[in-house]
Amino acid sequence: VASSVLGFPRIGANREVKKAVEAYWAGKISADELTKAAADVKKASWTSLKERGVELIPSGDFTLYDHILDHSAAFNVIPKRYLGHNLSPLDVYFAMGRGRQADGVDVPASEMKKWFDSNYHFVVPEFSEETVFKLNFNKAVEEYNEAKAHGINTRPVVVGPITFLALGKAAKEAKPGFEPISLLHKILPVYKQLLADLKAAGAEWVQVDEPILVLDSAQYYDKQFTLAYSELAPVAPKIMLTTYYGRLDSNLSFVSKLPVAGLHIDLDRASGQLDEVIAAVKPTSIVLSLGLVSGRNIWKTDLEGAIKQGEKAIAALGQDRVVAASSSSLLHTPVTLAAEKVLTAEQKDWLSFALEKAAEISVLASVLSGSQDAKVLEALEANKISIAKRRAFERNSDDAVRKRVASVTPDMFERKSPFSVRKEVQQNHLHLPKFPTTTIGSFPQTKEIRAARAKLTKKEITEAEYEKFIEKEIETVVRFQEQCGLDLLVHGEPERNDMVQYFGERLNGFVFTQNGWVQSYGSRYVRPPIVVSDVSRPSPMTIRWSSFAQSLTNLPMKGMLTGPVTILNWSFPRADISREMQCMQLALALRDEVIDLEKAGIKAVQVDEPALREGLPLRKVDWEPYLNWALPSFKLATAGVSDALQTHSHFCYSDFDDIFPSIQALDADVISIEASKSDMKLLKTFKQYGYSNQIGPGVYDIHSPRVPSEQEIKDRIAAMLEILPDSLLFINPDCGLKTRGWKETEASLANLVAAARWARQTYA
Ligand code: THG
Ligand code: ZN
Repeated sequence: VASSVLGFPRIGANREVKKAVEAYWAGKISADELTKAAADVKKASWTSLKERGVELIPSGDFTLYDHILDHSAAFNVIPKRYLGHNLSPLDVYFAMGRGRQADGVDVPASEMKKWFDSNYHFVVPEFSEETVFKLNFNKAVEEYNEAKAHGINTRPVVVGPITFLALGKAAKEAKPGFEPISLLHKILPVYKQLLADLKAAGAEWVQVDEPILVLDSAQYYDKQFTLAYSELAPVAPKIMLTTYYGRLDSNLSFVSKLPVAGLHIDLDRASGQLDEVIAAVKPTSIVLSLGLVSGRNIWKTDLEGAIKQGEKAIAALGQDRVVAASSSSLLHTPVTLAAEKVLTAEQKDWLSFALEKAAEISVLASVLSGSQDAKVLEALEANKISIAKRRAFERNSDDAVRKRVASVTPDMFERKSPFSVRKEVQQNHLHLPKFPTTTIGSFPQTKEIRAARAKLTKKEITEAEYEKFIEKEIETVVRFQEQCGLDLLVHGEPERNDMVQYFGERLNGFVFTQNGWVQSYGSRYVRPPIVVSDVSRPSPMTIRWSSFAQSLTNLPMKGMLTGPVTILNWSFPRADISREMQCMQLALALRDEVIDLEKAGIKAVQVDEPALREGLPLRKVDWEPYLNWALPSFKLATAGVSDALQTHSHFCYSDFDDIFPSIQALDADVISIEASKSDMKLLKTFKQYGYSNQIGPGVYDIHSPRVPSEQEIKDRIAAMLEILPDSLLFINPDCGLKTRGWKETEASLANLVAAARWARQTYA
């Protein structure tokens, strides 16, 4: 039984890649120095996997920005707008990832999308009839050779052709109805070349990733899969076809007939598929790679349980046809626990990050191979003890929290009166003008704000000094909004680091790492909090700053919270109780906060759920059970207040078609959405479903420093009013302003207010 890791975090143990990439962008290091920094990180990853006894070590999974973007660049899938500017290939690559505005070049970034149901984003490839595939470089071969030069034999990783095409979109210039998958016959010769070169370089195996196989949509690609793999297999090294993040389901019927040497399945997300997969591959010679160690969570693997599954596969297929592996790439987990100083020894004993998982996989493979090695047996015994300790800890639940969840009654999910009644009450309470203007919550997170937070962490300033500083920042934001003429104000959130981390730090039941970074996109990383026990709110979390902000002004101040579903989705959840239970606990904690905000005199509270949609299960049949707890937990958090409190929510995406009824069911008084990019199509959806609560479709895109003109915003408002009733419209940007500078923020919001004033006169 061989051991295998499907992919490793690409960021470096101490965020070396972020630092090098950002230094390169700032002109502080050369391309050669960047390549050197990357080479050091790759070498460290390979070496540490080898040290831990992993046999099938991945290469070619490294990236400076995004692995799908690498694949696009390698296959010459480069939109025209990035070419002809006299940029080096490396700069074209970064321009595709993040846009480029310098020296007369002004190109926006390519679209990013969430990678399956994770918090990782990939850069969406753009295809058209004119796409000319060719190998600009062979990353798989290059990194295979790079590892070999360090004496490490690897299994190169390549994104599969069907997944690559299926995740892409039609470029603007493509004809209507064009589908990227129609290019399969054109891309296969390039794949053949890539794989043949890999074989010539000496690779015995190649890992070809086809995660698309866990989606419903893959059933339409059965013929394409068969065609592609029967063309590729004869020229390639042995193909390990990998699927992850979910189950194969009916796709198994064609997948098990593909001419591949190996198949990898995810037994972390979909342990239930083991029996049917074993049965399907048994008559073939396919090697089965078992994804037994989670690539998605950070909990120590229960090796005994994993061994049972491994033994089942061995009983049917024999040792030589079984591999012990991570369920997916480990890119969703931090690099190592080793450096964590704040987590207690007890807590660290519960957890495994990427390197600790690698060691687990190697022990698992040894045990399954029948090893009697003392070290292996010792590790197995130690694992048994750790798992037992965690189980014992889990049995100590917080009875008060459990009782409270159990005693939740149906009335707690509903506001006292329907929206039509609430709207009147709120109008008399808030006195907002027609077409009220507001913002999504955050204002620019300046260097000074980050520096003050860093100083507090290093204890270079006192808590009191920090609070004074934050008060000053809030005052600046409030005065600006008053002068600008906004109607519903926010405090600007200078006190917050990350919108999830901030709340996790103020709740019982979470622990934090110092260095547990996970890539979110490009050079942007997050440090997800870890839910370890029952969640409750020891004391108010935001009242101090919201009431301070309200005390500065007579205009209404909006309280700002992150919703329960988003806090859970962007944390590492517990594995011992359901996500539903954890979400209900979070909802009750937030419910208390919303009630306290109302008591403190706050008249509007926004509870953001940007992760509601990405949390949707990958298979449509699983949607309903998810929505059946996700939607109620939002309602539980927001329905504890009087009719007079105006609830808001914000969603950072525009793909509403498939989730629309759910958004409606939240019954928020006002929602704000990202509409500025997606024409007015979205609003038609709202009209079609008869959305009747208030809505603020973003009137400009905050993801770029560009200042929208007053006329542009007027035009957008006019277009919106052709579809939406004027009594329901709020006017706001399409997302928070924390990544923007003050200069463009001031100019943009001035234009926004002017346009709203124009609308009040025009549509009086
Ligand atoms: N928080 C969390 N997840 C998210 C977002 C978030 N996922 C989706 C989206 N927002 C991702 N966007 C970002 C934007 C900026 C950063 C990270 C994710 C970012 N990170 C800092 C960095 O890498 O330098 C580190 C932040 C910190 O110091 O804590 O800027 O908002 N959880
Ligand atoms: Zn947003």
